[in-house]
Amino acid sequence: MGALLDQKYEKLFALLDANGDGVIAEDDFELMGSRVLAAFGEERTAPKGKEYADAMTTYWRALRETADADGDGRIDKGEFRQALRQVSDQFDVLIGPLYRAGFHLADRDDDGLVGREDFVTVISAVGVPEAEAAAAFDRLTEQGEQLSKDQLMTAATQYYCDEDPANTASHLLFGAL
Ligand SMILES: [Ca+2]
Ligand SMILES: [Ca+2]
Repeated sequence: MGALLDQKYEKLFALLDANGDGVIAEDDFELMGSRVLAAFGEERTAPKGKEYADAMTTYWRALRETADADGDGRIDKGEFRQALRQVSDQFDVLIGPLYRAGFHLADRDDDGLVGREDFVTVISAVGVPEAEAAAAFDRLTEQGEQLSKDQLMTAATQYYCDEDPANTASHLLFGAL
C-alpha cells in the first residue's frame, strides 16, 4: 500500500476507534453515530437519522465481514488497513452512503449545500478538532461559503481511494495527517 493511503487509513482508524481502546468494534460505531446525531439533535427514527444509522451499519458490516477473520467482532489496526483497502473498492455502495447521509444531516435546509458551521459540526462530531475541520472546509471550497454534495463525495472518494498527492484538499478532509 502507498504511504499516503496508509497515513489516511491510520487517521481513519484513530477516528473510528471512538472509544479509544485500540480496536474497532460495533460499540465504536454506536458511539460515533450517537455523537453525530446528537450534534444535530436528530433522532435515529427520523428520516435523516435513520439514513445515517443505516449507513453506519452498512460500513461496519462490510468491515467486519472483510476484516474479522476470527469472528470476535474486534478489528485491530492491521486488519483494518487491509480490509479498508478491499472495502474501498466498493466505495459507492459500502462507504459512500455514510458520507451522503452525513451531508444530508449537515444540510439542514435541504438546499443541497452545506455551510462552514454545519460542516464543522459534523466533522468535529467524528473527532476532528474544530480548527482542523474549518481548515478542511476552506480547502475543499477554495475559501467559498458553501460545500456541495458532489464536492464532498469527490473528497470522500479520493480520501479512501486516491494516492495522487496533488489532491491535497481531499487527503486532508479529516485534518492533518
Ligand atoms: Ca474501540
Ligand atoms: Ca443547506
